[in-house]
Amino acid sequence: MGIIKDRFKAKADEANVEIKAILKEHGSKKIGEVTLAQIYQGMRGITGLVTETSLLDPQEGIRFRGYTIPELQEKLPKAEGGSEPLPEGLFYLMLIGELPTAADVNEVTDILQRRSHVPNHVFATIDALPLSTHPMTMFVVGIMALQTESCFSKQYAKGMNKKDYWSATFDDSMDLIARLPRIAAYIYRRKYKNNEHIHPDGLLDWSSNLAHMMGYDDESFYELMRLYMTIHADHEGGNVSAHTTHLVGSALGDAYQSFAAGMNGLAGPLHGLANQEVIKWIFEMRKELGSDNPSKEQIVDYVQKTLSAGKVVPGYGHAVLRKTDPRFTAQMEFGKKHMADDPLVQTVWNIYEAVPPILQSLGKIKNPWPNVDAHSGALLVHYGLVEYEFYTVLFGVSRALGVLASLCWDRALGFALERPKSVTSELVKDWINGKGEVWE
Ligand code: HAX
Repeated sequence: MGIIKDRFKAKADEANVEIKAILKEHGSKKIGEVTLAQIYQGMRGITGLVTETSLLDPQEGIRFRGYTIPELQEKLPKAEGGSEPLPEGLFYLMLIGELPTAADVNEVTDILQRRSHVPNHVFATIDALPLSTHPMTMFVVGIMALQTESCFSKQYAKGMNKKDYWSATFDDSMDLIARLPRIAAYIYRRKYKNNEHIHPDGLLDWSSNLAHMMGYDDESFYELMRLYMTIHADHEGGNVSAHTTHLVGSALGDAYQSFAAGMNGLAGPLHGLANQEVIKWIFEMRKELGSDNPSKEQIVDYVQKTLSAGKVVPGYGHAVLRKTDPRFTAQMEFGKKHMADDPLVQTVWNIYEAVPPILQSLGKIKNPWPNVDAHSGALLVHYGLVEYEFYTVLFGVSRALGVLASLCWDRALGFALERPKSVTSELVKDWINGKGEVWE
């Protein structure tokens, strides 16, 4: 089956026994209460999912299988001469639950290299879209065109035993992760680089190969891509892209269908599209002020103007986090190391000083601090990647690592069709007026 698949199966078998025993003894224990406000306001704080790959602490930020981002930067294997973690190692960690050795990471890189062939009809399908199409739409269309390759769907049509769902999902997930860099780079070169494409380099790691195919062959850009692909990979299970992938997978949609659905979720401006919105907002500010290095006072005025126009300040706030996102901090550290004098990066840091007190003063925003998207674009612009509409595609390639590792776990643990109960406001009013229990 392959070493990594065998290890995954062994871990999943162990977990299945453990979870069955937990449910047998504690299955009827209550883990919380749901308020009326929660069901009307985005289900914040309702624990309703199990996602094994990562856990988000509102104060500390994300931990992947227990490890913080600085810990991953220290403990995960690196590329030769590099100091950022290889995201293949994070994928291994999320999938198997243990830190990988350098040999394990090489094995993942090799598997992804071997499986990276993208059939021609995928490119032809993308080519059928007008050049003006948003890159995220091209990305989702490309993923769906690739669905012709799904092992899960083919085997299900032949009457697959439910015990084998995990195996077909594992194969699809590996194939899809392997192929995404090619699709992403194809979209980038088609839309922005005169349709002139660059062949993959079979000797490069997963992230560097993506950078290479996009046309960015610079060792420090490779490092940025390794960091970027690591920190965007997962953010526990309730965020829109992870939850959507999980939800669609629960109906036994295959990895392609589930991930494409998740990517449509990532394309929303309150979620992953915020990374393009941040740079667009800064570029507009610079244009309006006629300055590449606006002062803090000018930034404060521009933020007030944005809020008065009924718009959000992109890159700030979070549904769960209540502190500066450690993914922001990791990128800030990268900026200090590689481009401390870059005026755009400095503007991002000035915005970091200016925005939180303003948002705090409004009194209604639960988290005035920056999230991951507040910083990422400025680092990309530094290397010449100025086409900000493409940024969410990069986020999407990374997010595949987390949500597809989770999808493998969903099928290995035999998770059920997801189907929460909804109610109407009529029913809510009846309940408030004492006309019986409405929640069953
Ligand atoms: N600018 C202006 N207003 C904001 C705000 C911001 N950055 N963040 C929150 N608010 C507003 C909300 O719109 C809401 O206003 P109303 O009561 O008038 O509707 C109020 O403050 C309370 O919101 P909240 O409870 O603090 O935040 P939510 O959990 O509802 O929303 C969001 C979380 C991330 C959607 C929100 O903070 C936001 O819109 N931020 C800007 C967009 C952004 O950066 N998104 C990326 C988030 C991270 C991510 O998923 N990356 O992929």
